[in-house]
Amino acid sequence: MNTTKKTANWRVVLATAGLLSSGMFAHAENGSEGWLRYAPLPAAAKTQYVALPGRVVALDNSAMGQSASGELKRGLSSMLGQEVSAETKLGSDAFIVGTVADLQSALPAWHAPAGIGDEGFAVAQAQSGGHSYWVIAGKDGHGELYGIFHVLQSIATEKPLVADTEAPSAPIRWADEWDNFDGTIERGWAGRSIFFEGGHVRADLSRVGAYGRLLASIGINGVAINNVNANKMTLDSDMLKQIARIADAFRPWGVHISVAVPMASPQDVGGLKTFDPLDPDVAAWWQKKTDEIYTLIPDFAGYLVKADSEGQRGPAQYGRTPADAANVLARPLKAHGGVVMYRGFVYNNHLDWNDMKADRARAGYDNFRYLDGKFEPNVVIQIKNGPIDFQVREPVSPLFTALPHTNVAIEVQTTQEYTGQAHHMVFLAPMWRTYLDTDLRVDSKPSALKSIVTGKVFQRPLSGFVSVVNVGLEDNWMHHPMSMANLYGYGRLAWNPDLSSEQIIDEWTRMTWGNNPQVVSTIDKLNLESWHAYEEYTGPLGVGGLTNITGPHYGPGIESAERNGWGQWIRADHDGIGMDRTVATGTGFIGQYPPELAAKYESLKTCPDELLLFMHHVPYTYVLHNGKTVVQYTYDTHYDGAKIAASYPVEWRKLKGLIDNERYEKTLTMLNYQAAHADVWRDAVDQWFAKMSGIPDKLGRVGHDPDRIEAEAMDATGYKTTDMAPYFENASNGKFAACSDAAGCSLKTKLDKPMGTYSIGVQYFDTVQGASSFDLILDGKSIGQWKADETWPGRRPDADNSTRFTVENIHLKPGDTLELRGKSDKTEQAPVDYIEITPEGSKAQMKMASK
Ligand code: GCV
Repeated sequence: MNTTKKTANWRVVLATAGLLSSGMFAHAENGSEGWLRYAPLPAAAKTQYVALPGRVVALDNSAMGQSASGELKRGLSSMLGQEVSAETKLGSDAFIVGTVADLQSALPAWHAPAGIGDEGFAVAQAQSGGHSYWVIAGKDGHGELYGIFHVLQSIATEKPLVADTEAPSAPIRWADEWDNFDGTIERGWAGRSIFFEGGHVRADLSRVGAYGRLLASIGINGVAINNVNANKMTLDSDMLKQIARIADAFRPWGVHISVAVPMASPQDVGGLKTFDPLDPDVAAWWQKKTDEIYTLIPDFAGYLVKADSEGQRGPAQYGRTPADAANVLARPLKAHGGVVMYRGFVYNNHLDWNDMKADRARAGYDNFRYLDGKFEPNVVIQIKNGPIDFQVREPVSPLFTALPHTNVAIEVQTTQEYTGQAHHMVFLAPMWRTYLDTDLRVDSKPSALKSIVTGKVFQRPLSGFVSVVNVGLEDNWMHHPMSMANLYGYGRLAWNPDLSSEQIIDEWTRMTWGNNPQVVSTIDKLNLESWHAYEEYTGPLGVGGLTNITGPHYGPGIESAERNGWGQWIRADHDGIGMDRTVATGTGFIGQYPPELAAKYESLKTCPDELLLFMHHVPYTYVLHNGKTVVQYTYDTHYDGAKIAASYPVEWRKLKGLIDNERYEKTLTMLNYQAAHADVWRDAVDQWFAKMSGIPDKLGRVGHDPDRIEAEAMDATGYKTTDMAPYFENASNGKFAACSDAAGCSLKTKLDKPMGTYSIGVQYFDTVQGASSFDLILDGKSIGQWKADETWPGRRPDADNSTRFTVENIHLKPGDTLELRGKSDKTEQAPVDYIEITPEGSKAQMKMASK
């Protein structure tokens, strides 16, 4: 019998299995080093580096220069397993780290390649006085850092070290953190803030420095440290003094801080009667406050603003425009070199659902287009990638095409608010690539989004990339070990938006998990298919994420999108589904795109299937370009996506012993949950479509699960059946069993399975609290015991904490008795949804769609 504990507590497993049992891993790994582990290379891999010098000469004494040379020394000695000395003078073979100017005076024989871009670097070999040098020359301190990280990345990924000259694609490459002063993080899943606690900046900011190091290694040069839903007192003088300590911690890594500011600060902090941006007293207040900030933080990056949106006060209160607001902040910043990042995320969240012309997607363009050219030169409009809000699939926001005389930056979301919240592995680089590669055809000329946000299409001097990241105090920063691939991917794309997803994940996997070919190919593959799989088992065809919009934005909440003012409508009824955004009959949103793209989206003949329901309202029987009806495609993709998710733990288990146990177990736990949760998603969405459309699944799967025994259909002792509404979303058949007897409860059933080998999965609920325990018993003999001691989201049983324990290779014969015993803990009542018994080897085939 082979037992697979689907939701094993990884800490317990470590203690019992023995962390170092394989003898391959020198120390426990908790993910805190991210991709900068500098794992010692195996002897064979080291041979290509034997000629590298064992000395590092640092020519630059600045904080960034010192970080760069220190990091190079640390990485080289750790990976190559040799002592590396730090020097200040040339004279024998060495790596030399400095600015281009430093290098040219210390090593006149070396000539820098022409035209190294801002913040760029050159890595090159040079000979002088009979010595061999590897030169790492930065255009400035940033470039030095990026140069040494480039060298270390080559070695960590076992690539040959070759001469190279690179520079980032755009000047703005920021991370936004939605941290609150009380220590919580809006839409953060990895514990408490690394910056704040209890209304203050943390005493210990060591994690800030460590985060700065990770960010510098992928070229990120700015961090907005607090929630855009900003605390009223953000600009209070005492708080600013504390915030200056955060800037100090980031500074050695070339990361400049910004703060999100409430537009009402002149009133709330300054005590003025107004915050009208055109009031001279208000302008004077911003001038004084800005000067105060620069005395504390001389390299302050600037302000981030969310205004007139989701309850944040803004210039609309005085009949003023976003340009009036942005400019009053920009003027005092200009002299100091600071910028204003003004968010284009301005919309009315009290839209009228009954108004068929109302459309949240229109808001960005409608609110900003008429202001093009009216912003100060140090204002950047920060625009979310899509016109709604980081859904699993959206078109590119048309606002990017409408501001040729204004600086713009793209805002993406590394924290996976609508894409699995660091409980599902969803590698987002392929999604971001889809946006960046979209050719928006401005003036009927090639104008890929990546060329707009790097300033090329409209010749803008300031432009770039922002991502909402939301790291937390948890050791591995982002909760799911795989979620760090998204941070890495974001930075790499901001550096070079032409990098392929394949290259990015391959770099990340090698640095994070090692260069073992099986490890690399498995982790690369799982990640590369994960966005598509997630889209398939949640919401394909551009329908929207179908997550719980009025709740946590996580598990299925299909109708939550409808009949409210948030405007994430899917406009479904018994005849059809989708938002009609056409110019001809709908909201007119499509008309916001340049003509070529508008024509493509407007016509059903040319609108791509993956955006169909974003752009059009169609009957469920509408036939897609791929030949399937909307409803059948929806059924099929949900089975396909869930099947891919089911393969994750299977593939992962093949890596046991090839990576450290600690991260292996943690990841396995998460992938097991994802596989189970993908089934919950599949069943919820497919049953909802079946109910709404009245059209059955051609393959007869939806609503028919012959392998499933519902908990409520078993003989119960102590267990009570409880209803869960709606019937299709949270529990199979809308019912589950909860144990109300402190002594423990039991569910029993007599099986009538033909003799054979089966896998038995128990679908149960593991809420954030309590650790109920379970014992699965076949003919009086225990075949699996486990505790529901994970902290999946939610305090009460529902779709979000539905997970599975599976035992495999169980021999069954007709007449066997299966019993599940459950024992409650605290308020968690050992809740059970169903037991699924599948012939070994047949499960995958049964769930296969008709591809
Ligand atoms: C910080 C979405 C999120 C909010 C977020 C907002 C924004 O609506 O759900 O949590 O607020 O976007 O980007 O400002």
